Amino acid sequence: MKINPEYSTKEKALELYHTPLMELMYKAATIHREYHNPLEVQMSSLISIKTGGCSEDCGYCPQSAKYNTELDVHAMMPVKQVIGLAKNAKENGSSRVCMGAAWRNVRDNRDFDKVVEMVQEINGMGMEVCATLGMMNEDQAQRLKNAGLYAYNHNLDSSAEFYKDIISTREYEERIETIGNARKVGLSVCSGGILGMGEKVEDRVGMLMTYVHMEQPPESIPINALVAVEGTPLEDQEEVPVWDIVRMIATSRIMFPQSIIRLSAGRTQMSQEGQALCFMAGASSIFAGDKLLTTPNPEFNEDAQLFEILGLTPKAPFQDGEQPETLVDEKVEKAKKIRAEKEARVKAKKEETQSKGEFQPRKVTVQ
Ligand code: SAM
Ligand code: DTB
Ligand code: SF4
Repeated sequence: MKINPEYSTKEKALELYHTPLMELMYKAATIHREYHNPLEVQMSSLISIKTGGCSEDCGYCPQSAKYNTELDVHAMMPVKQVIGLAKNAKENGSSRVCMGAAWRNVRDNRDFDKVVEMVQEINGMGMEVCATLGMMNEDQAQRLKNAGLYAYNHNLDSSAEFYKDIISTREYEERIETIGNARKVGLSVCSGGILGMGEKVEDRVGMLMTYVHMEQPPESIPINALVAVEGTPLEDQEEVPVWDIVRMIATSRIMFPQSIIRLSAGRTQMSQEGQALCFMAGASSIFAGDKLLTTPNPEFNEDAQLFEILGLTPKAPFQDGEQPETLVDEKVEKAKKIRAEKEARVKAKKEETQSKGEFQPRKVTVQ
């Protein structure tokens, strides 16, 4: 059951959200056990492959070029560095990597070729690969799919009505379109929202209703608590109460029984007890590793300790779907060939200079 028919109207969904918390959690925990192993939690690690300087004005985001945040802006990371970070994530128990780029949309350029290569490499390591690169068309989605991408993340963030108060540089409809493009090529969809931006409960539930009305709801629904970053328009927002996070997780759990509900940004502000309530309410995925994209997150060893206390284990990759095949990508092959030729030239030159150096007679100065 992908969508729970009992809560397919906004009235019913709102009623569910307002159920007494203990009852709501019990309901959610019961459904969770029917569809998921409650002792397994997916660990997914984020890698910010291109950071900051984004042309969009998302009011929550430290990566928008429109705001003065103290951010280490960096251009596209080299493929090797990304592979190193993915390896480290795998060694620490993550079964999924999500690569994020501060882009409004994907462009068909060399940076995108690099992303395609990163996807190929990480899929080759036996990890689920997810990417969040902004808007994309169907051809771009297909290229990522062919590279071995497992999922695409594109958050709706809130309701269509509230969205306009937070972002002016793009339309809610455009986000829905990108999600559709990911779907068309057979990618798993990860899409969710942020709590604590000043939205009403109607907006939180309104976002869930958008997913109800999709042909297929997202396989993964991240619930983020706003990380209020200095310099962004939302810097002074009050921290969202943990009870709201638990409520939103439980409501999403019950409305979309088969989806993975992800306890996402905001865990550094939460106690272990608060997080335990979220797992009880049906969250079965977290972002793992000491950094989200640009802001802090609990360290691997803190989560290992939490898992130990709660009796949780990290979930293996591809439990909910098959590992995608990686197909040859002409542009990546061409780029690799050029890179190998360049490396060979540099090596030859170095050897030539070294050998010349060896046979050069040493100058002896006689005084
Ligand atoms: N640029 C791409 C996009 O917007 O789709 C991908 C990267 S963007 C940073 C990914 C998601 O991070 C956003 O959709 C938003 O939901 C989340 N996010 C960004 N800043 C956040 C913050 N300060 N607190 C919580 N979530 C945040
Ligand atoms: C999601 O829903 N949350 C993640 C991931 N998907 C891309 C991002 C959270 C970003 C928090 C702010 C930052 O670290 O820059
Ligand atoms: Fe850019 Fe994405 Fe941040 Fe919006 S959320 S400013 S699109 S990086």
